[in-house]
Amino acid sequence: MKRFAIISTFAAAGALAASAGEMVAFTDIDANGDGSVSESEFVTYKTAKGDHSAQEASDMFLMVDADADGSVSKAEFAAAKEAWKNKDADVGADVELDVRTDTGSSY
Ligand SMILES: [Ca+2]
Ligand SMILES: [Ca+2]
Repeated sequence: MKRFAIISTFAAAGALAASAGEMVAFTDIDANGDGSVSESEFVTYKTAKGDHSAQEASDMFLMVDADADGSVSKAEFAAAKEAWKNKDADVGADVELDVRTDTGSSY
């Protein structure tokens, strides 16, 4: 119970900063501590806060798992984190642009 409370507190505090790519440590996601993040560990972590569906988390995992071996290494995680941090605004702009392009013809 004590552990759950600590995790909940962390999740609540982290939820605010999570979107900025901050405060997410590899060891937080690597639940069994074997040095790599499996898809189920990743999905569990991402869905625990309730701000991502399992499908979204799964899609994210595939993006983070750069060499597609089914697990995310520390290096892959670090690279993805950097990419997200740097591209955060760009990704949003791309999505917006796509939506406009897609719906543009129907207006
Ligand atoms: Ca693991
Ligand atoms: Ca990998």
